[in-house]
Amino acid sequence: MIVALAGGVGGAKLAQGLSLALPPDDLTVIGNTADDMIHFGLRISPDLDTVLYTLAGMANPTTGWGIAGDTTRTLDLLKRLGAEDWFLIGDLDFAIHIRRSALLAAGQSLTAATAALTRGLGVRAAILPMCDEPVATVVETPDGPLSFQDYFVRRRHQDPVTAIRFAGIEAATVPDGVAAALASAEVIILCPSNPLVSLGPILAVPGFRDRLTAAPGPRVAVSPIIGGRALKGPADRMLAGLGHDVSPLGVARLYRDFLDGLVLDEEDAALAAEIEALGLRTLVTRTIMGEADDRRRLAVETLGFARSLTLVARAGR
Ligand code: FO1
Repeated sequence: MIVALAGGVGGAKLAQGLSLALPPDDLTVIGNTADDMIHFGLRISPDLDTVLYTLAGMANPTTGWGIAGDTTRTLDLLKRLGAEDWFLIGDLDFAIHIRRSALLAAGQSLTAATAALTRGLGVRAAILPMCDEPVATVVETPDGPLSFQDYFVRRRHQDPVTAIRFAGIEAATVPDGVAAALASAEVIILCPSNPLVSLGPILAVPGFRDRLTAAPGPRVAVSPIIGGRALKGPADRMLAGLGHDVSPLGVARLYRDFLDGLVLDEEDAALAAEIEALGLRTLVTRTIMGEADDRRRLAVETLGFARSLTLVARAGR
C-alpha cells in the first residue's frame, strides 16, 4: 500500500499523479478535515472534496477546488434569499455536500460517507479522513481568532497569523482504516500541502505520529515551498510569521523527527546539503506540477526515490 497525506490543491495534484502511476487499489490518501465547516446547514469538507474531484479528473483546473464547468444558480438564489455568498459553492458541488450531510445525519461516519462519495464518483483510490471526530483549525490573528474558512476565503488570508490551534484535536482518534493503511505502508508520501494547516492537523491527531513512525515504509515529503514561496495559498507567509524558515530546509526541520527523505525543486538545489546534514536523503527535481502527465512524472520520481531509501535502509541493517 502507498499512503499519501494530502491537504488542498497542491497536495491533491500529487495524489492524482500517484493515482495515475499506481494500480488504483494500491493508493490510500489520508485527507485533512480541519478546514471543514457547516455552511447553509451542510457539512463541507473542502480538502477531502479537492482530493476527490482531482482524482476523479473533474476539479476546476483554474482554482483547483470545486467542479470544472460548475454554475452558481443555486448560490445566486440563496443570495437573493439573504444567505451569505462569500464561500462559492457550485450547483454540482452542492450535491456532494447534500449527500455527505444526509449520510452523516443517517448516522454514518465521515469515513463511511467519504467512501460512498468516492465510490459514487468512480474513484478507486481510498480517500480516508484523518479522523471522524470534528476538528476545526482556529487561526489567531491581531483581530482575534478566526475559523479557517473565514481567514482563508472571506478575509482572503491577509491577516497575519500569530498562532494556530486545532479545536477538538484532543478528542480525535486515528480511524481503523488509517491505522491499517499506515501499518501496511510500503511508502508514505507527504504531498506538497501547507505543513502548518493542511498536513499539521493530520499529524496532530493523537497517535498518528506514532503510527507514522512505526510504519514499515520510508517517509518522504515533497516540499510545498519553492524559491521561498508557496505556489498557492498562505503557507509562505504563515511559516515566516511563526518563525520558520520559508524553504525546503524549514519544511525538513518541521518533519525531521519522522522523515527519511525530502523532494525539493531544482531552484533550491543549494539547500540539499544542509537538509542532508539533518539526516535526510534528498531528491532534487522539478516539483512544479502542470497537467496530469507532469503530476504523474513527479509521482513516479518520488516513488522511485522512496523505494531507493528502502534499499538503503535494508543495506544499512
Ligand atoms: N476557496 C476560495 O478561495 N474561495 C472560495 O469561495 C472557495 C469555495 C470552496 C468551496 C468548496 C470547496 O471544497 C473548497 C472551496 N474553496 C474556496 C477552497 C478551500 O477554501 C480551500 O481549498 C481549503 O479549505 C484549503 O486548502
